[in-house]
Amino acid sequence: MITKYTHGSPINTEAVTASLEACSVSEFPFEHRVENGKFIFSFEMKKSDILYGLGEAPRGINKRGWLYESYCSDDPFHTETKHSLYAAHNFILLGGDKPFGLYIDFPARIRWDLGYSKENLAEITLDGSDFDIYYITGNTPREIVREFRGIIGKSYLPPLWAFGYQQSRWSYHNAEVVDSIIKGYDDAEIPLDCVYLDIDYMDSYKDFTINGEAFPNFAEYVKDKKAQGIRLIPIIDAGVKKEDGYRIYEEGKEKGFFCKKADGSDFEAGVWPGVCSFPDFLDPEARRWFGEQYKCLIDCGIEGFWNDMNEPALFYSADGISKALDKAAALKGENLDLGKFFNLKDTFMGLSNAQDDYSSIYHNIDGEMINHQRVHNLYGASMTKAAGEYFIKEHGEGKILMFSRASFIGAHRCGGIWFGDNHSWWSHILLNLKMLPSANMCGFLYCGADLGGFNENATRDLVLRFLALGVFTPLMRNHSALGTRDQEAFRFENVKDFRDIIEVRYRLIPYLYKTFVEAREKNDMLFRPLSFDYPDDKLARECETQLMLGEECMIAPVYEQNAGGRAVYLPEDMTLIKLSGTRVEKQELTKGLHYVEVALNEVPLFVKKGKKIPLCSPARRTRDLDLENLEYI
Ligand code: MIG
Repeated sequence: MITKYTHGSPINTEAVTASLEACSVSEFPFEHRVENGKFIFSFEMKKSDILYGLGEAPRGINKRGWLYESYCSDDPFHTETKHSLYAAHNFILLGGDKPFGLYIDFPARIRWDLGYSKENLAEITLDGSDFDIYYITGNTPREIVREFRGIIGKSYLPPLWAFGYQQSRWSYHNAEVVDSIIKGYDDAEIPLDCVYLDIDYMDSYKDFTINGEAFPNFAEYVKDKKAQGIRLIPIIDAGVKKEDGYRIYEEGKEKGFFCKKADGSDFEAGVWPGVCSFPDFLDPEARRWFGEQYKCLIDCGIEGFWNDMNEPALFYSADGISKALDKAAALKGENLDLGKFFNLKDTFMGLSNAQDDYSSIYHNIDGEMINHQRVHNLYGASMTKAAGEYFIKEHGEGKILMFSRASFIGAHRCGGIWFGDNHSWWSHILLNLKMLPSANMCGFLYCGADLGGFNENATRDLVLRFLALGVFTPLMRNHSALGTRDQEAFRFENVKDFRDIIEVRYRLIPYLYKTFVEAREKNDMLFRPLSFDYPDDKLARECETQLMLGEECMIAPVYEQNAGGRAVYLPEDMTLIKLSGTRVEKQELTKGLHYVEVALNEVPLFVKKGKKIPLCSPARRTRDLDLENLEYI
């Protein structure tokens, strides 16, 4: 059952599609108060209760014992001491004797003290008091998730080819480089479906332009790649370069489609292209206008995009720079003491994504100027909707690949997400795994992390183990940062191991796509914590390194360097299947703890009794998969 509580006059976030009769907050079942304009509420937890949720966020599947924040943040250091990542997914679920879910439909900052100050108390503080809260009860956590998903609308459906293996790197800056990547894969006989174009394909980082020297006859080129079975996926950034004669900028400015400052002038900040204006995706007309711009690339044959920098990321503002420079100038010639030195240093270090800058932005919502801080978490989501709504309207569902960095519930109807700038760290394999069920709860089914890690240098074994988890994530994309060690699968010694892993993905596509589509239809999760399925089993309840996938199986990736396998807990008897290329090895295992050996070229999968998994033959492109002739394991 779902009960909606409304307080004040909430901004319409469009997260919830169902319309429910609202109750007054005086009937809200939890202790609550408004203090300094902030709504604060709390509830007690039993020691044994598990608190799930928050989608893309740091730490574990069980979110207890830490402080989280809903505030979309451009932060490339995903350490466990962080409070937020790029998304704001305001759904939590308490699993225990009386399970319930809470969705806080509120687009400004929320602070979630989930047993940080007091072990058994959750205290949640909204940066405001105009909100809707949905209180959801049901018999099981899974049922509660389905109920919640039922009111937020169906998840985004990607095309089948988006389940193919995808290669990205911030540096594929011209056609020769892209060709060499495709050739690298083809020569190594490793399957591949997509190659990504990062910001360098554009002319001076201007959205919806192509650097004609780097990609002469772009449309021809895209067509040629498509004929080879490869799709190119360009990036689109939120900031629009301020430049006279640049059509998008001039049109946006003339129509008043950019975010404003308090004085009514356009808000400007520096990002990749230099000084930029920021489309006001929260204004329906501006949103529609921006969505239509994708057409120029679609007309070139492009069928997929990734939206970046939409928290929005701001490197600096003219105001910020000038204040910092004034401060530095005033200190010139002075003998700095430590306090002054660190203050100066912090001033410059704090130029990016500065709270002062966010506070100076205004949006046009129904003709009213609304300060950005009140709606911060909607910005990236609204960019996804700009694109996704246009694609669905023009091309129907399941045609165009779209995923975003920043997100809010509601955008799950228009696109997927990737988990942003992770590191080539072993611990990030697990962080990736833990975010999957949490993101699924919030409607984001098409998701994945940068496999192999984005920042820093990857090693061969890390990429293989990361890929072996990525075999199961709907978005299976290897992506890395400029300046890091090359980590495409064909770069390493003994490429056969990579082929073995990636071929397993292609063999599983019929199963994964069917499971995905079913989860979408039933408002269900693709990945579940073990505790959802085995609530009375202590080891399953505490398991944070394995996941249930669909109705049939369990996954348990290896996540430590130099490990020849791992300990796996089986909550019931299962068949261990080791997949490697076309090889399938089976072993019956009984309920309990096991040490399972997993070679670097193997993908372990645990299948429940009485269940079967279809496999097709591997192919080098998804279009070449024979989806009719399946073998079952
Ligand atoms: O400031 O476009 O998360 O995937 O490669 C960095 C360059 C901007 C951040 C994205 C990353 C992408 C990178 N971008």
